[in-house]
Amino acid sequence: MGYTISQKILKEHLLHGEMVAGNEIGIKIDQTLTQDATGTMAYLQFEAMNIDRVKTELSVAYIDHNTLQAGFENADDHRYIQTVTKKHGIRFSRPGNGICHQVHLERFAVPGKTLIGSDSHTPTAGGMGMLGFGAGGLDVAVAMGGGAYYITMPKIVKIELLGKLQDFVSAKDVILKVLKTLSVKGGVGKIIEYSGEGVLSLSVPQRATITNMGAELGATTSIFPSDEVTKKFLKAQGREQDFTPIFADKDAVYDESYVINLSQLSPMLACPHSPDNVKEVTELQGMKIDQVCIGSCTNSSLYDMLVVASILKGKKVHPNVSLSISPGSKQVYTMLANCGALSDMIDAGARILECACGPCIGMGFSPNSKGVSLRTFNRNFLARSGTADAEVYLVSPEVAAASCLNGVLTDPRTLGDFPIIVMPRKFVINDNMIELPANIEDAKDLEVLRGPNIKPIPVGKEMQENLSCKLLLKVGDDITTDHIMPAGTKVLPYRSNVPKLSEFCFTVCDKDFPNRAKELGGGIILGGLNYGQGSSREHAALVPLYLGVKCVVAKSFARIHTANLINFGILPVTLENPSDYDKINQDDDIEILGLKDAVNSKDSLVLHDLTNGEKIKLNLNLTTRQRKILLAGGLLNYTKKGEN
Ligand code: MIC
Ligand code: SF4
Repeated sequence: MGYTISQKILKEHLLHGEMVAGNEIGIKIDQTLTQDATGTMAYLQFEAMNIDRVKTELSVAYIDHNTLQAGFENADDHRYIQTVTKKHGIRFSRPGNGICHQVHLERFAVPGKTLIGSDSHTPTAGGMGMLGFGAGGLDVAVAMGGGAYYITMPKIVKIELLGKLQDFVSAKDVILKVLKTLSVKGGVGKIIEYSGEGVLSLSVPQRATITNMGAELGATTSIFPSDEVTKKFLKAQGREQDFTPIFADKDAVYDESYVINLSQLSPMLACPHSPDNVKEVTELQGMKIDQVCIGSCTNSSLYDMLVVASILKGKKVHPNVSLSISPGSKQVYTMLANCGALSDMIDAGARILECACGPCIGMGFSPNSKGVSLRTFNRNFLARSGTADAEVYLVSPEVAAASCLNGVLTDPRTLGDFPIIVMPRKFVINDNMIELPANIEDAKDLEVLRGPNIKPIPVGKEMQENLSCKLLLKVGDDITTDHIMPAGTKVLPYRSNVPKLSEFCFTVCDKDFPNRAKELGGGIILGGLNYGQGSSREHAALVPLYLGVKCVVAKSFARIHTANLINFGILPVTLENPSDYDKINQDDDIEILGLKDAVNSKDSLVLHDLTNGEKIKLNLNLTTRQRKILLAGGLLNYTKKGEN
């Protein structure tokens, strides 16, 4: 039996376990990346491990999220990351160099290698035939120290692409079509592999748009083959030596397969407040809009920007619309400036932002009250834009550009001929914003600079025998990490200050949650399906830990968040019977006896609701390693015991 692309890469990197779907496997990690909003924690945790030098082939720290410096906090964190990385052998991509996934794709991603990043969109590198996983900062710290990265061996899904995209239909529409078909839960426990003749017509950045938003499917990762198109891209980046071809074997076996005919796709959009709430643009055409934002790690490549510039050239942004453009990297920015496309954008009235995440993570550019915002981003979760009652729609760069000219949602196919975009044979290569680490000798004397905003990380305690507490909060299906631990300008500066961050925990759902949790000294949370989808931010586990949350009961969990809960010693358990969800209410008194015993060796537990007398069966779906981590009170304690 042949292998799929990801099975081939996993096989080469396998350190522990058997590659059978559902089994836990540990793999060797070749490269890591961090961004600043999760990076401070990752490096604090790396320091706590007392390892002098990273053991990976390449580790890069990017500054791209917290770039709005409205106080000392973000600048201090940047300085901390810059000095700690210099000391420990990690490259530092300075603020202004671009969004981690875009820069990594351009300068570092290598087909056939493994990458983990403290950001859920790390699978962007799958556009290059690299196996990239989003992970919590602590998992990244462990990988930097040479430890294995553990995942549940996923099922493999094949999506065969036929035909070729029509003019004004783009890679974004492909992934929106996949989201419409599979939903935000459809990729959980799966790797999505793309194949078929249609793949050849997609460039590496277009493929990366598709693998990037595999995160929105909940997929473990997504990947394309590494072929002639990959080789051409690497050559244009002056990195031809990094090329290796990788294809699935002809007799590879997949757990599921789908076919998408690219020629039959039309422009689409994801409606509020979920990336899988997908409709055709024609269905909502004419909807009045207030804002358009172009950029993010999904759609900020040179090609995307050139398409936008050509559509805007010689025109004016509608007076009722505010347009922001954030190119993905310094390379993209420079090339737009060199070829004159940047002046076409400025001339049309675009507000050009720095190359960073910006509005995507609510770092400025929040829409007006009840504002309708079209964004080329990957997430439209409630309140993520910074305006609680805004309506955010996810669209392609083509739809965004056409609509900002008309002031209403516009099908770009009505614009006439598709602009002719000539891609350069060589990109402008200048890595002067990537600082190299100090050599081993010099590193010893380097001082790591820490600002007053860096506060100690809460560490979990050993698992308790029994639990007697309140149900602190009951929430519904598809709760995102943006609900649990919101981002945005007011909150993000405190990513290295958990006590301060705790004041914002779950406030999107319930303003009183932080106070209630503190007053009651903690408790448990009840969630619905796909609890914790979205970001890799471990703060969505760390902060509840700080507030005393011991256990989360849900109908089902998202992958990265489950790993983060376990890493910080919070027990994730599922309801054996999902309809029992209705039997437990917020504020009920809860008792769970034999907690430690169950984590040690059992697969189920009973939750006793003392308020109404209900006894509810809970399942523990844990590997032996995860049980040991939970018993130790989290991965840091477990690793300190010398285990991995
Ligand atoms: C996001 O898009 O939500 C983020 C911000 O990039 C996060 C990471 C974070 O919360 O810092 C992610 O996707 O992992
Ligand atoms: Fe940055 Fe947005 Fe991409 Fe997250 S999704 S890495 S915030 S651009």
